[in-house]
Amino acid sequence: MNLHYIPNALCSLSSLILLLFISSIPTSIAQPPQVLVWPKPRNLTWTPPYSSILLSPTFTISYSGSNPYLQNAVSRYLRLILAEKYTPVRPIPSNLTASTQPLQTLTLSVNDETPPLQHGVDESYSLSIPNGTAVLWSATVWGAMRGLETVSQLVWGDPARLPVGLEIWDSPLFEHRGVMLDTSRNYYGMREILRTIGAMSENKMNLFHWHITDSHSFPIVLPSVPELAEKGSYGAGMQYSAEEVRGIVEFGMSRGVRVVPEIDSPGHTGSWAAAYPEIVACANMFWSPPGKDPLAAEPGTGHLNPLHPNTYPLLRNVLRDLAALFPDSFLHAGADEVIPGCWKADPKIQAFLASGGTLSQLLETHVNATQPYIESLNRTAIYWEDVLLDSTINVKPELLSKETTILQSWNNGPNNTKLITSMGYRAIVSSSAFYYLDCGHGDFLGNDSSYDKMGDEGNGGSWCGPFKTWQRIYDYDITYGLTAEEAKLVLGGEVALWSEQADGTVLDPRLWPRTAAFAEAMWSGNRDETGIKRYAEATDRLNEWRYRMVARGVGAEPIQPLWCLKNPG
Ligand code: CP6
Repeated sequence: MNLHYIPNALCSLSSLILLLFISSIPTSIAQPPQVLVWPKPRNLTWTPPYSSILLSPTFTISYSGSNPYLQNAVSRYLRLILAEKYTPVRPIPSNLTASTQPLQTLTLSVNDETPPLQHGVDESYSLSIPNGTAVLWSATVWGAMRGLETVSQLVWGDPARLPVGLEIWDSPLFEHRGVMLDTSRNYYGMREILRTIGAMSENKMNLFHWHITDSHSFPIVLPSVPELAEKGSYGAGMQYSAEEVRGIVEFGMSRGVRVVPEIDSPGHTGSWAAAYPEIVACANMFWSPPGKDPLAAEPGTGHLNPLHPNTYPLLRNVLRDLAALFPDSFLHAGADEVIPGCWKADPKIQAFLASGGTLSQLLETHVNATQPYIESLNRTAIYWEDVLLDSTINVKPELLSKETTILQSWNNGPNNTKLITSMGYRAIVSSSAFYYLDCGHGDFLGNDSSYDKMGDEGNGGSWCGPFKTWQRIYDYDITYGLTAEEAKLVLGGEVALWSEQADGTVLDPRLWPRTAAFAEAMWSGNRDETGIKRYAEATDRLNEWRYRMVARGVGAEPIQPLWCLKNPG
């Protein structure tokens, strides 16, 4: 046996199978070259002879409308297309220019300029590149942005060229395609956040869920309660000013990415105690040992005290400021991991429990004091699933209106997405067994003696393991086991980067290209036209996309040796 073939099979086992298949077809039937667009468009046809057209040095994108975000995107994509000159590692085996006339113009035709960027906005587009012309149609400016991204990925080489005879119709399978980033455990600078939003847009993702605060730090400066950041952040250089926040929101708009803020409460609020110790239960209580009840690696989790008179006036100020800074109609209100030991540490709460009150009643007090207020701010509240599904502390479903509440699943229990949707709530899926990206240092499962000795605050690790590969993320079907009716309530998903073990130094390789794998599963699924999982095809295309992302300044980690693309089959 020739050992040289073994590593080749390891690059992509199924490309070997593909090769055997292709070699059995008469050679007169030309195979279309792989079209290197990520995420894969829903519908793409490329008519033989699979040729290309050069872009004129004076190539332009013609957009006659007046939407400032699309104008911004058009000039950005024009610059990228003319400057990028990206050459795929595996050369595209197409003929040279079919036309002596280079392509002069890509014409945009946008049906409606007015729809705001919000949940469910039409992101579909069609692209047609017959010989000599190119037209991009879309219902909205946001669909046009998705189409421009596709065009930028279709262009390759130096001199730059486009495939000719191409027709694309494209539209996302799921409306909610997000990344959650935790900026409390470790701080991220503006450039890192903007780079992430830019890369999301290049993967046709549309929602940045910003988990801004937690027990470790409170990095956002809120105009009516600036003390929270003044005292609760990691320092003066580790705060997001109102101006910076508006900059992030605007950057998102110009990329078709909504920014949804989360200020987690009543749990995960230890950092609030630096400024307002009176409203935070157990802020200085370390969980191990004794009475170990650890969740993340925490300095004592801290829970807002529903029985203190100052709690809700302050929290409503926080929510009002948040709504003023973030225009999106979704607002994430947290409510994950409320734990008995924390509230029970407070004397007032002890008295309440002694007189027959329950911990779930305290959580209901919290929800009653905030959910209607969030509604009055014209916001749809998103909560972590715990608020309803936690086995010890939860609220009655009657308290959470199905119209104005969305639940985000993350535990993998007895199919929590099914529980949520069967009750009639809309769901966002971020199952930790598939979509938690924070695991960077091996498996850390927590409930062993070495963990007790280290203390959760000392180790700094969340229970991240095992590491989720891009294949595992790509493979996951978020509506698995749901009825058609339940599946309709699944808005989409989010991958999550909790930051106990991450900051700007590792941000890009933790997120990319695994988040790209997620993005394709959300946009066009993980199966080919015949319903078969498209691993082999996706592997090569993702590998190329990863190189292109790196060329665009995103430090996506490699998925294979470079050798694999250079030695196809
Ligand atoms: N912080 C907050 C966390 C986590 C959650 N909420 C978390 C829990 C389990 C794992 C990873 C992260 N660190 N606020 C859960 C939503 Cl494995």
